[in-house]
Amino acid sequence: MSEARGAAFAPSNIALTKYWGKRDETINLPLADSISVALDGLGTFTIVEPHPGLERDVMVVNDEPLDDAGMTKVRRVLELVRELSGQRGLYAGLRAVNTVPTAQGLASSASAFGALAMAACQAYGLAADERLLSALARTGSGSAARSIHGGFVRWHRGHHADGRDSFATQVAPAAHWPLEIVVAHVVGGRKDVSSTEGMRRCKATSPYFEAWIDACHRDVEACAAAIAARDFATLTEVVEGNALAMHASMIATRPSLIYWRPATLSVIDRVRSLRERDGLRVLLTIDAGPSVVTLTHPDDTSRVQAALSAVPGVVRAIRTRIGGGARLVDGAPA
Ligand code: 2P0
Repeated sequence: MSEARGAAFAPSNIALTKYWGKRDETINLPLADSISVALDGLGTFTIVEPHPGLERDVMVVNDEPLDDAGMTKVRRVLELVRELSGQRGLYAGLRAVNTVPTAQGLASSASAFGALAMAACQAYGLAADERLLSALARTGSGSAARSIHGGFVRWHRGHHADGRDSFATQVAPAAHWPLEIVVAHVVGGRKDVSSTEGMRRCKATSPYFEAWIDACHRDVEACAAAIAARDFATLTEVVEGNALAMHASMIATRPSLIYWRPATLSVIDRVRSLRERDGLRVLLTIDAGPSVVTLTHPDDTSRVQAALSAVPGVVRAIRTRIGGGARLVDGAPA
């Protein structure tokens, strides 16, 4: 039968306005739109090889077998691709390599499911446009909807129950506003609560959750306008306000979700003084973890990187640019 094979790379993305709250947990439909940037060179390579001899899907990530929770999400995406391509029961062997180790303070699930969706469509011969690719990636992990595109990306929450209108589109290419990124990696102190579980608890118990979602609706529009106008001051206000409102809502969850470490606050303080005292163009955001991600003007990136590397508790500050979207690749993952 099929000797087909698919291989793709998808970038990690960092949200400028966040996805934190679902209207449907099974296919990851969000309560609000979100906007992100793609990270250049940081992401996941994935190969999908359907094989008639296999009795189930098997996957290796960074040379380790994928755990059951991960495999359940991978299967969800593969089952949809098989159904749409009329190849039910043709299982696959998969191999993925992350170019951004999770230990660097960046999540890898977005790039992983972006690459999986694209590689699987190629392997099963499914002609998928970017909307379908984005929706397929979303069913694995919500934020993966945004990892199909490069540059500045908006994930539309959609309104339909089946998720057909919940996919991401590009707002502007990277060249529109070539900002850079510095990730200040702070190590977590205790076992993390997963994003899926954290969102569930926050929605169920945080007294600020509704206000948080209302803020997202406003922030997404303001963020899109700031990107269109290349207005760094407004982008700073919106992006930092959005991330801190998400963390306020997380902290008010019962029991409390505190993802920060003391060094997280030290980095926030340092970014503020770099901006307000030294006049650097730098803004920050924080995901469901202790690391801090900054967006910088290219002329200021080196000084931001040096300053954040020196903050006690920061293990490493890595630098990249806003990059391109997911793409098919030849050959094996690096
Ligand atoms: C984001 N995060 O917009 C937000 C900010 C974390 C904080 O998207 O349950 O791993 O797989 O849909 O996509 C993390 O959420 O969660 C996330 P699931 P996902 O980037």
